[in-house]
Amino acid sequence: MFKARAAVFDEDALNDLRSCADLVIERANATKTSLGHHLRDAVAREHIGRVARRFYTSSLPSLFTERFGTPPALNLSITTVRLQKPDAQTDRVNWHLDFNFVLDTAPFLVAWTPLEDVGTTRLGLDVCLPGPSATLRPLLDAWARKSTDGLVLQFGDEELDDLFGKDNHQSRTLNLTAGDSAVFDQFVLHRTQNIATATALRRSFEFRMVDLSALPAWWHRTPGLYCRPNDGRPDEIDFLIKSANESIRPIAGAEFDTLDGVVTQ
Ligand SMILES: O=C(O)CCC(=O)C(=O)O
Repeated sequence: MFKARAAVFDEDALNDLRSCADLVIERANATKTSLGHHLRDAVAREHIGRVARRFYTSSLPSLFTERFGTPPALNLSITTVRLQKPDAQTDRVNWHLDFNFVLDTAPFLVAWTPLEDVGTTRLGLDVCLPGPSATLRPLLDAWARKSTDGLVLQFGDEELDDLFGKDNHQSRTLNLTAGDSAVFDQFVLHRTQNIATATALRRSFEFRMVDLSALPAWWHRTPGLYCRPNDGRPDEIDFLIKSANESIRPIAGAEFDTLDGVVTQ
């Protein structure tokens, strides 16, 4: 599944997203970080709560609900923020599926959301559409051959030619402006746009939506941090933890101080 949505976040919402992105990127001292990694810090948690409220009052959750019949939680351990520098080749992500994070067919959608206009002076996102006679099977077999949890695989253009056949796939750059979202499941091939004309930084969010009652199998064996609106007070956000092999539950006040080590990035 793939959908593009224009103007998901207005300027007020974008300002909240940008402040949070700047804060966590600075705290992480890295060009990529997850929201979960910063949940321990009270100031960062305020920002993350604000971003989650913006997410839950946007049109994004309904795309998940329409598709899977249940509202999404956000997996904060893999809801990420990126600062994409124009010239940092090593920060560019080559062709991959978000199957990297999921490793099965569990309900999952990512909403890739740039905080700046992308495509010419800022690196955006490319998607690859396999032709009618191409199948993802050879790609999925590459994961099956290595059966490590959370294994991250990326592919170059030549590998896609080999896997699908040279004229049997097409890549397109998404035409997105700040606050638009590209929403897709774990079976859509995508990569950082590969152009030489970029001259400016781009920030972006990857909101990763899941069904808490149908998590990918291997996530039960690993710790994770999640959030969703409070049942009785939907404008409040509940932060949740799932320790390895335990049920998911709300994080109690002082427990926030002990979250180091739950997520690593
Ligand atoms: O933002 C980008 O350039 C690519 C990020 C991406 O595709 C991912 O993390 O799955």
